[in-house]
Amino acid sequence: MEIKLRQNILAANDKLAAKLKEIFENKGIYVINLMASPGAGKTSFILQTIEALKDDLNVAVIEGDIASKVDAEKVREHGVAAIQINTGGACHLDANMIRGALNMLDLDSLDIIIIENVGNLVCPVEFDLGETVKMVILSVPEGDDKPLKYPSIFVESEVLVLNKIDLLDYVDFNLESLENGLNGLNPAINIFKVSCKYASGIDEWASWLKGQIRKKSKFLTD
Ligand SMILES: Nc1nc2c(ncn2[C@@H]2O[C@H](COP(=O)(O)OP(=O)(O)OP(=O)(O)O)[C@@H](O)[C@H]2O)c(=O)[nH]1
Ligand SMILES: [Mg+2]
Repeated sequence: MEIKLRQNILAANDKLAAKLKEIFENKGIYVINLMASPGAGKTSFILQTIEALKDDLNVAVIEGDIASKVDAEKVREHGVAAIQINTGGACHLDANMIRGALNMLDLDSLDIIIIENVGNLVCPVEFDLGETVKMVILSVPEGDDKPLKYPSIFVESEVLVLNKIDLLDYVDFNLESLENGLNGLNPAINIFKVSCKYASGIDEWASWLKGQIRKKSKFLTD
């Protein structure tokens, strides 16, 4: 009975996510579903991405948290529209929450929406949000074994951002072990090594992203 209910919930979510995808495609908006553990650096990465894109592209952010509006406030300080969703306990965002947030954004003016999902490596991956791309951030202090322990999120993501590389000398994190773990799960995953603290690796990421957006969107010219 419980399993059936869960299947129904996921099927209803998928249906709505497909509608959202159609809206994003019709409007030419590139949508990132950004997932990671609490504290991996999602908001820091979004802020760095905004700085790298904002001269060329209109960006908006949807912030998902169990409680508080602190992340949305940080984003707004960078001059970008941010809608805060509080899930009130739910460990992930779902398509219905995103639909509600879209009513508060001027979709005709946007090129990209970055969605910061609720911090954890398990639940968010099950719920499609109509996104163009799923991404996961892993930060160095979390350890190189995370793909082995939480495989789904690493299988479903097209991009892995390895954040806090400035801490590599201070913790036991083995890059080769990480790459070996990923090879068995998702060898095609695009890996960007960054430090949001020192803004390193962000140029490479931003230029890859702009290339992807250029392919999908009519708005970006060189
Ligand atoms: N040393 C170092 N610290 C970082 C880096 N990126 C983020 N931090 C710090 O890590 C902490 C968490 O960063 P956030 O960006 O808030 O992480 P988050 O994933 O958005 O966290 P939640 O929204 O709470 O899940 C903050 O104290 C950041 O300053 C980095 O590249 N290097
Ligand atoms: Mg955050």
